[in-house]
Amino acid sequence: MEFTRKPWAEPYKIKVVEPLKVTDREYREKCMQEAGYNTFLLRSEDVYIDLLTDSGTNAMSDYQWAGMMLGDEAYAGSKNFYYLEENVQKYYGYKYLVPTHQGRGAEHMLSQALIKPGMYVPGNMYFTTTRLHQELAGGTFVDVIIDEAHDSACDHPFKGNVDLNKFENLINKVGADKVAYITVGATVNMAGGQPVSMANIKAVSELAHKNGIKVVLDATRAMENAYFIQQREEGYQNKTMQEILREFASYSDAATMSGKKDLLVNIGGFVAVNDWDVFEELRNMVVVYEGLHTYGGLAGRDMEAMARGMEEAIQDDYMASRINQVAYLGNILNDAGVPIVWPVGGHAVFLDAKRFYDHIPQEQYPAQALAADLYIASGVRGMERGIVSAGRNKETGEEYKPKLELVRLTIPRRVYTQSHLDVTAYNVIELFKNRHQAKGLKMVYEPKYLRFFQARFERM
Ligand code: PM9
Repeated sequence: MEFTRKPWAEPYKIKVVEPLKVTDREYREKCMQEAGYNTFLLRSEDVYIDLLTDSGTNAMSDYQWAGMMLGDEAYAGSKNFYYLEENVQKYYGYKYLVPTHQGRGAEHMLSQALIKPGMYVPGNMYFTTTRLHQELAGGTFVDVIIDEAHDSACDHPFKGNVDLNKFENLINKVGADKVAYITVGATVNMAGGQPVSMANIKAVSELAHKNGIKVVLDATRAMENAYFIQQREEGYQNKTMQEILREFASYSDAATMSGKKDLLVNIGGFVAVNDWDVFEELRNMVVVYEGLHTYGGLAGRDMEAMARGMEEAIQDDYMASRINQVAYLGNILNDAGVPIVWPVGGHAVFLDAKRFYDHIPQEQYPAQALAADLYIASGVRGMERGIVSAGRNKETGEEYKPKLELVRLTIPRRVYTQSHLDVTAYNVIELFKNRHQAKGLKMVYEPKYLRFFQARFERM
């Protein structure tokens, strides 16, 4: 056998396994119909390979599980909190920490603390929960990502970058005092897991700070972003992930974090800041919405697992295997001519439903249909990331029509083997061969907030 790419292997071995249920097509057809053609409404026991999300679906290590036994479940002053605080300071460099039950808890509080009604919040592409919390605080999100990010085929190494001209134009148009802060999301989720370069975040920071504007990092996948900088950016090849992450975060004033991704846990998050006044406000709010400031909605054991996950995720060999596993699936699909977002991102392979189902108009939800069809054909569960996820304009009520109409095949960390990815690739390729038979969907139930989670559909 000839290797076309240098092989890699996971720097760990399997100690505990969880059986998977294999079902037939007829059964899955019934499940999907009952779920209203929404993969979020399936029962997980009916899913064979679950690529819905990398959020909270990670496999913890023996070191993390051992840490769970050391949970200090005191109401106040848990020792696990202080350990987590120490690690956030060490790996990210922020001064103050407020734990939260997950990322949106952090987004909620930071948005309420920094946004006044009528303000604008620029960011490198929207994220569903982030934008909603900004809007609920009275703000308006403005997309300032580079144009290349909206083009699934454009081969740019840092498609997550902020377009400095777009950011500066917004400041000139509305005035710096109307800009609450700028959010820089690392390995931009909705763009296909695309990284931000060090040079870009540095330049964003300079422009923002010159105008008295704070920079908030969505650090949810910042470690994965650090790996791309190490691989792709001049001058970082010989730096460790730890060094790169510290420098990256140093260009921001605060961070919101969903620990359920990078940090290899099943639940947890935090908001971290450098500014004492903002910290004080967050510490006031956390006791109302999440819990005391030394647990923020988490058990002591969860904070311990997150602190330990941070130490494991920052290791270069772990991250190389993580990113290469995602690339493995992406490369097979790309080689077979399946349209995917290119380059392959950090946490998922994104199928381009506009090109995959080019006969289904966006109003008939091609990505939603593709995710449903993939499940019915194979038991593999992905997630729609297109017009359904984008929702409606809060002023006009009209549907946003994003350029990217995608199905995300998200790889949970340390969970699946290369064989699971081979099975996934095989089924996606088969579906692609039969793509012309596919039909669109119509929405028959639409919830008020974050509609993609609970919306229901019927076949056209
Ligand atoms: N991301 C994801 O599957 C989980 C729910 S949304 C479908 O990708 C970023 C960049 C995220 C994110 C969640 C959150 C919110 C903030 N920023 O889910 O509340 O990808 O912990 O984090 C999801 P929580």
